[in-house]
Amino acid sequence: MKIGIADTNFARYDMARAAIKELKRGCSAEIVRYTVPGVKDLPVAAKILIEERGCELVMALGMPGPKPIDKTCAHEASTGLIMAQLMTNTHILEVFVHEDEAESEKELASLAERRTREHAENAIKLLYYPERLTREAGTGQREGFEDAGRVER
Ligand code: RDL
Ligand code: RDL
Ligand code: RDL
Repeated sequence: MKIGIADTNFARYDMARAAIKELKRGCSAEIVRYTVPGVKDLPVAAKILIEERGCELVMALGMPGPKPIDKTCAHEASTGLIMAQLMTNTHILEVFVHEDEAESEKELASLAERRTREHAENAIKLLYYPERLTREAGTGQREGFEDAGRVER
């Protein structure tokens, strides 16, 4: 099994290090890393990791900035990542941490670490234990922040 990690040098936190740590803790997949400048470069990096480097799943790690232009970039990148998934029939987990989700630089770093690790757990579940995701269906899981939880009627 091979898992691809596509990340950026635009991000202000080494999200790939967090992903690799968590993946190594939870599975024995080989990890292939490909770093690009920014989020809009992630879709093709992910597609290359799948088609040319044999990855069965890719985590796309990025940090959109706080300005409107950054939000537009993030949305475009997201659309590209979805297109790459449809072209390859392969999951590409989009792990984006928007700079303005956090109140301080310290909180941004913690959020990036935690969201990335939690999506690495999702990657492991998708590849090795899909029944665990089904068991969690309807339970309000979130990545990076507290889970929202289930609502009752
Ligand atoms: O293809 C080169 C760049 O256009 C590409 O790397 C962009 O994703 C870079 N980029 C922006 O141009 C921008 O306005 C990024 C952001 N905002 C951003 O918020 N986060 C990024 N890249 O990772
Ligand atoms: O590929 C991994 C995630 O990016 C993907 O599962 C997203 O759909 C998760 N997600 C968000 O990132 C988000 O900002 C979701 C929401 N909002 C949302 O409102 N509802 C979701 N997912 O089901
Ligand atoms: O409703 C509060 C949050 O769920 C909301 O702000 C989300 O949009 C936060 N979020 C992102 O902005 C994002 O880019 C999340 C993810 N990605 C994600 O992958 N998982 C989340 N939230 O739980």
